[in-house]
Amino acid sequence: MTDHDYGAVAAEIKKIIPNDDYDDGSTGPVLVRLAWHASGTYDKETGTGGSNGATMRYKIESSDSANNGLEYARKFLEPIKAKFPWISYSDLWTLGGVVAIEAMGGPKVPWKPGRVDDVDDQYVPPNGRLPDASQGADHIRSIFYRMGFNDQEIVALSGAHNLGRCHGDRSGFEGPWVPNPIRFTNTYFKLLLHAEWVKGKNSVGNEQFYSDDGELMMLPTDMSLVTDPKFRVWVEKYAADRDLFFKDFSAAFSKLIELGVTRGPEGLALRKYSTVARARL
Ligand code: ZEM
Repeated sequence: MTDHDYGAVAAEIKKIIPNDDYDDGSTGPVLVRLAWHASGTYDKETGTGGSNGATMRYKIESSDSANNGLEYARKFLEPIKAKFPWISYSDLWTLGGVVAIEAMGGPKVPWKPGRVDDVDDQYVPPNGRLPDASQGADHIRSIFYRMGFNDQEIVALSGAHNLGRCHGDRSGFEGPWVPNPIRFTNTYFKLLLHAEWVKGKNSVGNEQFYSDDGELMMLPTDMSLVTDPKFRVWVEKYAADRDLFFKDFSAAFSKLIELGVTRGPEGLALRKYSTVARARL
């Protein structure tokens, strides 16, 4: 497997990112979200979930409402899978996120191949492991601590909301966080701290926060990063220091896409749930 040319796959992914026909050019952001949701199901207690296995190919996981809209990202990567059939979906989806981040001006994120796709749906993690945007700091902590992240990493990862937007028909929230959502910067943190945010109800009836011109938004979970004092310390650091944000984001995203991926001597990931873990699924 080490003979495979992953650089060639990355080059093909890079080509599909500028795409004026999709969502104001937001192919990159939805690819980043796919990599995150494929990985963010991880549970460190049982070792279940995570990117290895590409379990979102199965109905139980793809139909989790948190994953609404990610069918676009999976579809964008299909021609690349057809061109390089030797790459696993789990490697392709995580590589897609990493390539998109860099192509949109973000940091280089260390990525390793070797994930192996499951052949049936017996290891699909249960729905409900991804965060719920209508909640606050306690909820985010319980979700991300379950994956093994700390407060600093939670804030760094949340900086991905510099990218893309919310779609009412997918998540029940509406709008972009920043004026240029296809450029990876630390603007999200600056806006969180320095813009006026007013709570309102969106057209679907959910509460979110609006900038004074109504063009930009924050989710309730985003706002908890400034109201919670421990999170806020990191928001302030990342708003003031783009390079620190890039460095910490890169490390945290790289950790995210490695969750649950244990490679054997051949470099291939092992599928290895204990009986206890299996019983808990
Ligand atoms: Zn998001 N995210 N996210 N996120 N996310 C959305 C969109 C995007 C939360 C969340 O509920 C939502 C992380 C963390 C958290 C991206 C990346 C990452 C949307 C809008 C919601 C509701 C979906 C829609 O309507 O299409 C919550 C509660 C989070 C926890 C605190 C992390 C971590 C991410 C990556 C590292 C990205 C790139 C998008 C934009 C997707 C797009 O299609 O434009």
